[in-house]
Amino acid sequence: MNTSSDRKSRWSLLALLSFAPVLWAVAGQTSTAPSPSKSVAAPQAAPAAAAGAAQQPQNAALEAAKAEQARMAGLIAAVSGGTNIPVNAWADIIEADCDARVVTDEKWRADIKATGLPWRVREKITGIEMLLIPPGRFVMGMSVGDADASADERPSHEVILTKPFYLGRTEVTQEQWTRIMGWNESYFQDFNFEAIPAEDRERRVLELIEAGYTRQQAEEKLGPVLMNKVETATWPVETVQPDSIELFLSKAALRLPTEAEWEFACRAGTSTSRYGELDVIAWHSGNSEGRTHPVGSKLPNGLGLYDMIGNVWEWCSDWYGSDYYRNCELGATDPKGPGPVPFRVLRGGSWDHQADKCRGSFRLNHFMGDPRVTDFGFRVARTP
Ligand SMILES: [Ca+2]
Repeated sequence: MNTSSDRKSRWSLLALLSFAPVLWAVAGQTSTAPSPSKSVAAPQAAPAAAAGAAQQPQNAALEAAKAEQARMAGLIAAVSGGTNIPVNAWADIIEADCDARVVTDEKWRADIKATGLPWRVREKITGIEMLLIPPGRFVMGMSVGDADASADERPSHEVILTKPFYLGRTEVTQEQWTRIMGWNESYFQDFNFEAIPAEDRERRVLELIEAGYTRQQAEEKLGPVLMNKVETATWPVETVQPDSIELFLSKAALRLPTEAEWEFACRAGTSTSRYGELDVIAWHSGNSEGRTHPVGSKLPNGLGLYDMIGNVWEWCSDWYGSDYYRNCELGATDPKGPGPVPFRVLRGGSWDHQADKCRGSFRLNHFMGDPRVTDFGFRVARTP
């Protein structure tokens, strides 16, 4: 039974686990990215006889621990409120200025430049590439004339986002997930879904018949063997639970985007239901062949973000409120959704859905007790 006290206990454990790399770091190791495949060892106590000699190193370790705790507190504060931690403390800067071939709109480039923050960075711990999204205002919810819009996408209303934020350029990949977590339970991994060409199969059947098998025996023998393995490191991680996602995010002081941030970034200035023609921007049920695809293999939007529509659904930080937009009718500033309910929001549609769900304003709500779904993934955000 998934009670709230169970969840609280689990959160306590997750919080402890998220600090484990810090404890490990101050025990005399370096403070570089945690190695998820290794278990975290407890610090060794110094023998009593050597206490005097060990005093100085212990003091140094204590000071290092305090400094690391302060650094982590700053990083975690940055998740919710923003701090003045320089971007280069947590990310490598790939391009300080916007590439005009990617962000083609002059006003977007000016807004990004006005933040004074680097445009394109790579988060140091996860290796995730992130792009700066500037503050701005937009109309959130049902697009004008969108016949597919549901009641919970109405009324459309003005939203103001007052702070810039960084957003993953793609969905989180299986490689990025595995590097941090040490495991990967994605459904579509090393997936044996492509049969070998028919002529190769027939050649193998004939070889077996020549070796004394009947055709039926040969077919049966070859059945499950003749499938190719496919490398899926660059495919989106999916079938991940929100608890696990929170643990992943805590390793690098990242967070999920709010619904408003997600839709603002997805629209990238457009007011239509999608930022481009569906087939060229998205993997959806009409072109996905029943599976996910490598991230970034369709055209990006006007801010340079890939797969905002399609491939996998993306968890947002908001709880779901079917009537939440009615409370925002007169406009909202930095909305974060309603209070806790058992449902969370996902956005963008997936490989398993048709055009009516693959829209920038569509809101999928999902019961928290049943979160393991093969088209649920996520994208990271961070407040600079
Ligand atoms: Ca997506």
